[in-house]
Amino acid sequence: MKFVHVADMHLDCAFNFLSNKLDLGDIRRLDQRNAFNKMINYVKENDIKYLFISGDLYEQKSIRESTIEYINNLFKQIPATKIFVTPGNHDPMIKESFYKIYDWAENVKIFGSNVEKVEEDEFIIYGYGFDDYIMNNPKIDEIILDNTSKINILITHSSLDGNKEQNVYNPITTKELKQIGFDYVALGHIHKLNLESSDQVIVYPGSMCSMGFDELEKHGMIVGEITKDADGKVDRKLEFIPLDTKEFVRLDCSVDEMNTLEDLAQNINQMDYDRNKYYEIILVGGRHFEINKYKLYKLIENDSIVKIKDSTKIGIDIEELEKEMSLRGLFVKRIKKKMENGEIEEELFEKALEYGLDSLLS
Ligand SMILES: [Mn+2]
Repeated sequence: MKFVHVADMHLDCAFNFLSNKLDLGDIRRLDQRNAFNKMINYVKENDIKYLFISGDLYEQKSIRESTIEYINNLFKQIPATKIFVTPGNHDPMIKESFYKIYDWAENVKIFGSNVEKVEEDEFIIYGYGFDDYIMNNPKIDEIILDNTSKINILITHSSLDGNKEQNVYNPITTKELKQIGFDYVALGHIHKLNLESSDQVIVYPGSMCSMGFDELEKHGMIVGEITKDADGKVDRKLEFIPLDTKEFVRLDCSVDEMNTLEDLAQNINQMDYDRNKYYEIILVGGRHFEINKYKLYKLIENDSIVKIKDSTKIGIDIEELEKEMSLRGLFVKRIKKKMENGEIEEELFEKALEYGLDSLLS
């Protein structure tokens, strides 16, 4: 059987956190639609009969009905494909969910929070999803495979082998899944593709489109083909196909040798950029001037730079300065004392050093 496995599209995500630029959210929402459209076209052109959507298809909190309509119209374009959706923690099947109130295309099967089984000629699909923003007690221990001559598949949205913090997101373990004996587990929730590292049984396709600078590298879908012979031997061919045309990249920029904001802006503007990527510039090293990000953004000429993070430290050897018998030395000693007495906080101490030394130097 051939299938496409996707997860974590997060359609209509607000993207507030993405960038200091106001319009990037709109652009990314369009990118998400385009990626989704590409995936549907792939299914159509390659005559894929099964589509697994392992949760977080959209953002419950900001989804618009027009976007649901967009999704559903695309689903209607592939009537010969059976579509299986297991709601996740961002699109749970709560009372007012579109999963409940919308009239979805006939080829769409949306799973509730109880495990359901769908049997086809070659395989059996087990699926369940979120009916609230959290789900503590996964129901997979109820699953006993009753026909292992067929290919057994689980679709769900889950934090696999997660830490305590992740325990509220349908926590299941690799051990449990292996014990049950699934031939393929189509997961969603973790936004990073895990195809390379696994034995290709338990798979996260990653988010279809990157959600920002904590999701670097390529994003897309899994195209798979699984066969099982009469002896029960399983053969898996899984391929990752990128769908997101943009890539998020982080670049370090050292301010060690720079003395003014203009120096910094020039350096940033002269770096090499690829138009198909979004950049976060991380400022590192020791600074000798005040980095005012508001002013800096105004000096940046490149549209690909959408975020700047200041991770610099003050570029002054305070211990050396303290020893100096000069006005600067005295100044450093005084404000250092203020910090040690708790009169000023460390951040303010650094600012005071910057401004103070700056004015004493000029
Ligand atoms: Mn997600």
